Amino acid sequence: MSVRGTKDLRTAIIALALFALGPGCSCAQQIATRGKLAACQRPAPGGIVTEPEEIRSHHAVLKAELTYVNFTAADGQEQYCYLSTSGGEAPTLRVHPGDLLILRLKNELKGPADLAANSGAQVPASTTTNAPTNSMFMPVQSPCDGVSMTALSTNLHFHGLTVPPTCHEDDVLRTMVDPGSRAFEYRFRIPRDQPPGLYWYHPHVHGYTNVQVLGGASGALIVDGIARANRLLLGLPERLFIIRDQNLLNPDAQPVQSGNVPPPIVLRDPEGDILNTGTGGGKPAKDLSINFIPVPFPQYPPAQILVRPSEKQFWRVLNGSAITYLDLQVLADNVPQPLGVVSLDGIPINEDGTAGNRIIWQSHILLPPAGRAEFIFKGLPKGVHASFVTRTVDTGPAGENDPTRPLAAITVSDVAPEPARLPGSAAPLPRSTSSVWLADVKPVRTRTLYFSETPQDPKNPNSPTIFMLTVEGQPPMPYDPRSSKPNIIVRQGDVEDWIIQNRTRELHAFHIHQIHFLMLDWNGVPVDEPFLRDTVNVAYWDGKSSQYPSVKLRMDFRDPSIVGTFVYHCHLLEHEDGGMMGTILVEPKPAQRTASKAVSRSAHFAAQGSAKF
Ligand SMILES: [Cu+2]
Repeated sequence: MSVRGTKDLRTAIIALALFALGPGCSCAQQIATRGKLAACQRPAPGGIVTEPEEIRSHHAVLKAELTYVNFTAADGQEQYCYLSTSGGEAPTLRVHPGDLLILRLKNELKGPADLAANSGAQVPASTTTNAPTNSMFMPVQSPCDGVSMTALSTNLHFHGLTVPPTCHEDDVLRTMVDPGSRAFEYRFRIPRDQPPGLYWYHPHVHGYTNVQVLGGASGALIVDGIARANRLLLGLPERLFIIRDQNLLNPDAQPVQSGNVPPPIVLRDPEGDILNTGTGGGKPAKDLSINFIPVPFPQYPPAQILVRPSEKQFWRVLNGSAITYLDLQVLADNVPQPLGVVSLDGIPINEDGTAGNRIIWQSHILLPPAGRAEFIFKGLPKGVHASFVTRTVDTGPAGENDPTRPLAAITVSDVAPEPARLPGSAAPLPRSTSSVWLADVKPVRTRTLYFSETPQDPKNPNSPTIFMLTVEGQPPMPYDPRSSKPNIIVRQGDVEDWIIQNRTRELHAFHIHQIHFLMLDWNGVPVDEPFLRDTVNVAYWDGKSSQYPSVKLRMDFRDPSIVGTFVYHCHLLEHEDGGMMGTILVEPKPAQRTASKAVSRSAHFAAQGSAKF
């Protein structure tokens, strides 16, 4: 076709588009908006799982621009979308330790009225109660002192990165990016000693995190170099799977009946979520998706993972769910396959430096919301019927129903696309010799914190739940964003032990920003974990035992860059939004002591000239 012909065709397409938009539109703006929404459309069930677009660093700098939009999809779901400049949704950010990350975030969220005008979709009445609205007060303020947050505010948390809790880095308490403002720039350096592995980004505006993450607002951040920590991974093909939850696509459907067993009765908690049946079946509280391909209740048509025959792969899996627990398993002809775990929460499991190339073989992997697991998939022969599933998780009598269900069928084929591979050779990560492994540090004090819940109206158990995470000795109350008084104050350089109790009848997942921790005890039983976590599940209370279920965690405040105020909370986001959060202030060391402080891991790596990874 001639250049002229191409131009004519383009003119005709634009004319058609204008015609379709109807009269009286702000046409250029609507075309732009619709282009973004088209790019954000989610795939249909049953599709082939592909990896998200990647944005990689060049010359030690990663530059990314994300436009953040929302819309009501044709199926009525409220969706939130991070869009890259090349049109990819929720791109994976790939960095090396020591890289500079420059991320510009443009907030183009719209309230229900604007959504209806732009998308042509019907906005359900329910969205006026639990989704953004333009009618709320939109403050004119600096994004760095955004103390008043609205449903259209957003920000980013870089989950698991050891980055300072300051504006333009990893602060969620004061950083509020509002629509209409200029693109907000995040700019920070990935720590040189950040363990290589899977991290992620998501919004963290108190009160509105759940609706945004449930709508799909999350993406992966990979710190490259994991084969340097575990040489058994050198050269393996790598896959990334992000499991997200979303509201049910078929909320009125009944569970598929097996045999003569009647489906469990659907009961709901005061928040309207479907309660755990304890049977492993029944209607789930949420649907799941894998790399945005939905696997909807009740038929659960699986997505398709294509693999080559007997090809060993390295799988990275993020539970990006707002509230759903996963218990991952690979079945081949109904037999669970061993999964070789090499990393949890972005931290290689040989982080203590004593057991190189360590692998823990498991037949299933429990992942609370926000948890990550990176593991070796051993490969499967042709002709096998295989699937990637989540087993049911007993979330407690007050928890949501997370039944057993498939995520994807694994199809073994000679013509499966070849995934990108980890480097075939790389220098091993240097071992730290001067920083003391956290298990060997004497804590300066022990604190107890506890999850608790109470109905808003003490006389009405069905009234909405108040969610709390309280430091023992302080009055229990939900997180108050207006309070500037931290719940906990520690000194940089300290190491503390925290006992986290669960005094409720459902599971909670404890998470703290900025640092990782070492789990010492599980329900009073010592565990010996050679790695750190940033999110940990806490078992539910049976309602009668005199001892509450608990975990004991060693909290590491030694990193000299982590000074300031940040949060710890339950990572079931409905709970967090409902108040299950607290703040901690890490005070700097007095100046005279700073010079003689123990050498941090970062300082150690820099000192031995290994900083350039
Ligand atoms: Cu919780």
